[in-house]
Amino acid sequence: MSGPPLFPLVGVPTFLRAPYQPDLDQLDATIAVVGVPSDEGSPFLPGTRLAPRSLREHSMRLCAGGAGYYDAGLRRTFLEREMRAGRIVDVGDAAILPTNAPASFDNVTAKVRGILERGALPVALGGDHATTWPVVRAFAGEPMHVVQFDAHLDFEPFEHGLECTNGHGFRHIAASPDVAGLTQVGIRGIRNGRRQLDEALEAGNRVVLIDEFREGGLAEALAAIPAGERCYVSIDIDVLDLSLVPGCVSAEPDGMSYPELRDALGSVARHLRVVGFDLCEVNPMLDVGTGVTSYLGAHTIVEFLGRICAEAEN
Ligand SMILES: [Mn+2]
Repeated sequence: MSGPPLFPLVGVPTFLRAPYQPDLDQLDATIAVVGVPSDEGSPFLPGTRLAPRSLREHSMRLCAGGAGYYDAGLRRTFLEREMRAGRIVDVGDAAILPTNAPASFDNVTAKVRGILERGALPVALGGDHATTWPVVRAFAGEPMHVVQFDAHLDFEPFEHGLECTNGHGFRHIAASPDVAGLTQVGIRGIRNGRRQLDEALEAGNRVVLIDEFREGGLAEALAAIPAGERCYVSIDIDVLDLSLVPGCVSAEPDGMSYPELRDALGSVARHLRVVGFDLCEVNPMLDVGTGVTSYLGAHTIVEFLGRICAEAEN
């Protein structure tokens, strides 16, 4: 290793200090990180539009040597090959047009489609959870499963002219002809409502409530999907317990611990072929201290990326 070490606050923040390549015509990468700084779909408190930038800043505390990270428990280095070869890049942000959610969503879809056309795996930094649908629809043409980690079903009915809030995304996704099935994991709390749960089940979604998750419900749900099938993963940071995510407006008690989420993501990467993922609902305006929720979000993304790349090598 030559030169002085790079400290977290030194340098221009891209995700993991990856090369910045906003021109998708020039994109040549395995992993393309894209920011979606939109919170137009947040009926409660705004602020998730600040998350892509905050996640990038906190990612600079990880893999600081530029050659992946070492997992002491597993005695294994992850992401080393990809980082050394410059195969992880940051393509910047989708062009968000504040107050115009449909046009913003079109731009998100176009940006992600551009990433897919260049053969890279998109990693979307939300944004609120309304931003997942425009990412998912960019995959149109080839069927895939969607696995959602969330406290909430986000399956609200399209009423009163509302379709683009963070409570509606997975109703669009479940109805998409390109989505072979939707698995919703970590669901809990008293805000989902009977109608949402009934309609999610009627739509054929596999709903894994948090108690079922703790009794092996995810493994059961995954076993129903043939190994190696294409899968998109969406992570709402509120799948983690409320105590872990002060910077999240939708946080709920009785959520997953970090190792529970990490291992669950690992099991998805092991059983299915992950073709893209996002992490949503980090709200830096509410976050405390050193930015623990942004840090945990960046940490989750990096460890999931590590598992996905390790599985691709196997
Ligand atoms: Mn949620």
